Amino acid sequence: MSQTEAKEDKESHVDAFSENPINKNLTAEEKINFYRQMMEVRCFEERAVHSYQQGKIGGFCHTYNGQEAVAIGTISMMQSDDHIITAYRDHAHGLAVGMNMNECMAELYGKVTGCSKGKGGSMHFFAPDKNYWGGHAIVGGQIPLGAGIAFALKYKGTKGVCLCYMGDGAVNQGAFHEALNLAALWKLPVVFIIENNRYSMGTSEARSSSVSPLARRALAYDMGYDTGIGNSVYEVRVKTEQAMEKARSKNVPTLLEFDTYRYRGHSMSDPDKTYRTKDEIADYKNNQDPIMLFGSILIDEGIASEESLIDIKKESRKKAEASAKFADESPFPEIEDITKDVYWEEDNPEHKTSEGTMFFK
Ligand SMILES: Cc1ncc(C[n+]2csc(CCOP(=O)(O)OP(=O)(O)O)c2C)c(N)n1
Ligand SMILES: [Mg+2]
Repeated sequence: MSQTEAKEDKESHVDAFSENPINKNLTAEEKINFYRQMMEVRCFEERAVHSYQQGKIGGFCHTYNGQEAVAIGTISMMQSDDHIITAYRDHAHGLAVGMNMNECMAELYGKVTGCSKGKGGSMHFFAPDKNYWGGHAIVGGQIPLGAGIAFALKYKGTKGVCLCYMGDGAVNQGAFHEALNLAALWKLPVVFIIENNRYSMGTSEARSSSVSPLARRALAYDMGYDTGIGNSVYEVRVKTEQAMEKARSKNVPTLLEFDTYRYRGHSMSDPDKTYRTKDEIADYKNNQDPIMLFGSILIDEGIASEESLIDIKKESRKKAEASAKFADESPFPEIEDITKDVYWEEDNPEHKTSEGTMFFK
């Protein structure tokens, strides 16, 4: 499908959202920047896959291809006091908050120049200076943490909101229900965002969840919810803004669900052959790809051309390639570093306030 055909396909619901002031007031530069960010995420992930296949990256590695509009759209609504936390499919969120590709790729390579000094890997990107609190491997583990961040924001009297992301599989974890209950009860400024890519590993949503849309589960906690199409940057931004505004002005939490899709297997070790068809993947890629659709909108709005978008792709690939070179040439951490940065109190004994047993002693 060409950019033009893709545009016609989406016109019906895109228009309402592009006319919303949240999007209408954007400058051409800002819009092009969303496109660039999505393309950079795509190219970063593709380079990571290549590096993995070369044996440069080990362990778990979950890519975000197909889901780009969710991270880029939601994070574009963040202000300086807002914070974010997510699960292990965390590369895009890191790049979207402004982490650079080098520190991200180096983290995948396990190098000391990585954002977590090479000791976190793919699932543990962190950037506290950008209010990005990871990167969590336990399914649903980040949801109570997100509620906790929101509690802290309210307690400290800031106007900040926490964006707390999860997959469609995470909504069946007990932690999800406990966190939503307290967020509603204590009126916490948090927006829970379900990135519904239809599968949790090899299990489809239909085989694992009793309620559809998943966001309706918010009703059990007297919490508001909304759903949106996750491959439309404009729609994602509008829905996110509405939820963040409620959190900011009234401390009202919301459960948001965006329909999206992942192109690659769950992780690098998923052969991706048994639980979905090639046609299903091809259909999404060819007809609903978020980058392709946004590109066609930019062309339609007269602020980009097919050629300028191709240039952005080339530049993004180059940047991803350079990050792989940087990661490759960076050193591994020293063996004695393994006990550092594990517990903050270990590295800062002068501030230690509690007595407990440290694993590495
Ligand atoms: C508590 C727990 N149970 C099981 C796993 C293994 N596991 C890792 S990812 C995953 C699927 C989660 O799917 P979803 O929440 O939809 O997120 P997605 O991978 O699609 O982004 C499972 C079962 C885990 N990491 N933690
Ligand atoms: Mg999923």
